Amino acid sequence: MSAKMSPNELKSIFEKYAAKEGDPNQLSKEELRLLIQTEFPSLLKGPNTLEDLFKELDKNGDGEVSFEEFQGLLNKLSQ
Ligand SMILES: [Ca+2]
Ligand SMILES: [Ca+2]
Repeated sequence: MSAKMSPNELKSIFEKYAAKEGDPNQLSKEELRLLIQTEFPSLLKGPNTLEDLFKELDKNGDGEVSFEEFQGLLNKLSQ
């Protein structure tokens, strides 16, 4: 997968995984794990753990990642 993603692509990926359990508009940690392992496995190479990534994305600290928070991933992908 290319490192550049359009907002629409990101949105459809988000929706696909966020709908798996609980709130369909929020990614739980388990949903984020599935999403990252399947779509962006390269993000977990090196020193980054899923725990780090989840904390970084969950800016309001409510234990779930909204689409707005999820867009922070774009910055990581373009690094
Ligand atoms: Ca969910
Ligand atoms: Ca959150």
